[in-house]
Amino acid sequence: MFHSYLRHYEKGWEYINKALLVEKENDLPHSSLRAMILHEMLCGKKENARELIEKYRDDPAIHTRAFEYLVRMIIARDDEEFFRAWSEYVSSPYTLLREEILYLFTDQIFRVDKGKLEEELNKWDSFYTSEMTKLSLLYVLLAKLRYYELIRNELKYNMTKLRLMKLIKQLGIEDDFREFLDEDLEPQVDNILTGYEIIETLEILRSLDQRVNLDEFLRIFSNIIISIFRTQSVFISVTDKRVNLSSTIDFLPQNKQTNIVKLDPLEVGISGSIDEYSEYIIYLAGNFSIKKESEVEEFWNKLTLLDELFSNQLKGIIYRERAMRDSLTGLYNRCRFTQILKEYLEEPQVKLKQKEISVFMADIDDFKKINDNYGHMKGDEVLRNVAKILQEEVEGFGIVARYGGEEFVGVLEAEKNKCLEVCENIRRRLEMASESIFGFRVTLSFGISSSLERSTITEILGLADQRLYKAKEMGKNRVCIE
Ligand code: GH3
Ligand code: MG
Repeated sequence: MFHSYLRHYEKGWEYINKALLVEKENDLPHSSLRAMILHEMLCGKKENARELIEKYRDDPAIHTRAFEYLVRMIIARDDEEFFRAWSEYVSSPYTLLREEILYLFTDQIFRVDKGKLEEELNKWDSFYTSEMTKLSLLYVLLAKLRYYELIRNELKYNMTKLRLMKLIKQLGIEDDFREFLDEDLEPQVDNILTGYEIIETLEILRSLDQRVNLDEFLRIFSNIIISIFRTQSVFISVTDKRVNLSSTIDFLPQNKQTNIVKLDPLEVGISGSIDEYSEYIIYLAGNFSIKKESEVEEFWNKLTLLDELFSNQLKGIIYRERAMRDSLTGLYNRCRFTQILKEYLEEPQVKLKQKEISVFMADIDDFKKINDNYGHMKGDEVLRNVAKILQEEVEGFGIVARYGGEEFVGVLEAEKNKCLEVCENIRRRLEMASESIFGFRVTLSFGISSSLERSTITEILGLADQRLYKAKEMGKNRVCIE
C-alpha cells in the first residue's frame, strides 16, 4: 500500500494488479480490489475507481463494512447521497480509512457538513500527532490544508503548510510531494529549524486529549524525549502516594543514579516531585557526546524546558487522577466509574445490542466483624488488598472501582460468561490467599448483570445489586448471575 500513499501510480497499479490476479487464480477473496480502488482514488483517478466499482459491484470484497462507506461516497450521485454515506460512516464505530476519507472528500464534506469536518480533522490530527503515526498524519494535514484554503484562513493555512513541509522532509518523500514544498515559506522554515523539536513538542502537548491518562502521558512524553535528544534509552517513572498510583515507561537500568548529568557520553537522571506525595524520575542515555560549547548551552536549555513542561503537565494529570480516585485503595471512585460506564453504554454497537458489556458488584462478606475483631486499621488493610486483587484480575478486560464502604463495582468489555470467569477467579484467589495475607479468611460475594439484559446505568447496576443481595442470601462467598 505504500505506493498508493506516495501516489506512485504505475508501480502501485502493477503491484496490486498482480496480487489481484493471484487471488483470482486461487479462488481467494479479492481483497486487492479494495487496495485497487483506494489506489485509484489516492492517485486522483476517481473515474477509474468508479468503473472498478461498477465492474465489481457484486463482489463481496468491496462490501466489507468500513469500505462499503467509501464506495458509497465515491459513487454518490449528489450531495444528499454523499451526506448520508458520510454521516453514517462518521458515527459508525469503524476507524478504518479515516484519514483517507478526510483527504479524498474534503470539498464534499465541507459542502455538506462543515462543522463535523473541522471536528474530525482536529480529532485525527491530535490522535496521529500524539501517536506519531506519520503517514496517516500526512493525509490528515493535507486535508486540513485544503480546509483552511476553503475557509480562507491564511494564517492557519501557512502554519499547517509548515507542519506539512516538515513532515514531508522527515519522511524523506520530498520528490513525491513536491507541490507542497513552498519556496516562499522556505526561509522561515530554515530560521526556525533549530526550534523544530520544541515546536514539535508544543504541538504534541497541544494535541494531548484533556482526558489523557498517566500511562498514555508517559508514553507520549518518552517519545518526545527520544525525538528531542535522539537518545536510545528512556526511563520515566511516576508514583503518587495519595492515591497509590504508579506508572513506568521502560525499566531503569540497574545501578543507575538519578540526579546526574553527564555529557560524555550522554547520561541524565532527573528526579523531581509535584508535592509531598508525588515523585517522578526521568532517565535518559545515549551513546554519543555533547561537546561543543553551543551544543552544551542548547542542551541545558532544552533539558530545563523539558523538565518544566513535564512537571507542569504531570501536575495537571495527577490532580485530575486524584479527583477521580478513592484515596484508600487508589481505585476509581464512584463518580468516575459512572462516567466510564456511561461511555461504554453509549457505544453504538452496545446500544444496538451487538456488543455485550458486563457489570459486577462485589461486597466483602462480614466486613463489620473484621473491623470489630481486628480493628479499623486491619479493615483498611483488607480493603487495600482486596482492591489490588480486583485490579489485577480485571486488568485487560475493563475497570474496577470502589463504589462505597466495602463495596466494589466493575465493568468489563466482555460477555457475561467471561465476567463470571473473572469474578470466580477473584473469589477463589481471595478465598485461598486471605488466610496467609491477613491471618484470617476474607471472602467476597458478587452479582453480575449485562447490557443485553438492561439498558440504562441505573437498571444495569440495580440488577447487579439485586443479584449481589441474592448471593448474600444464598450463603455468601459466591457469584450470582441470574
Ligand atoms: P455482609 O456480609 O452482609 O456484607 O455484612 P458486612 O458486615 O460486610 O456489611 P455491613 O454493611 O453490615 O458492614 C459494613 C462495614 O464496613 C461497616 C463499616 O463500618 C465498614 N466500613 C465502611 N467503609 C470502611 C472503611 O473505609 N474502612 C473500614 N475499616 N471499614 C469500613
Ligand atoms: Mg459487606
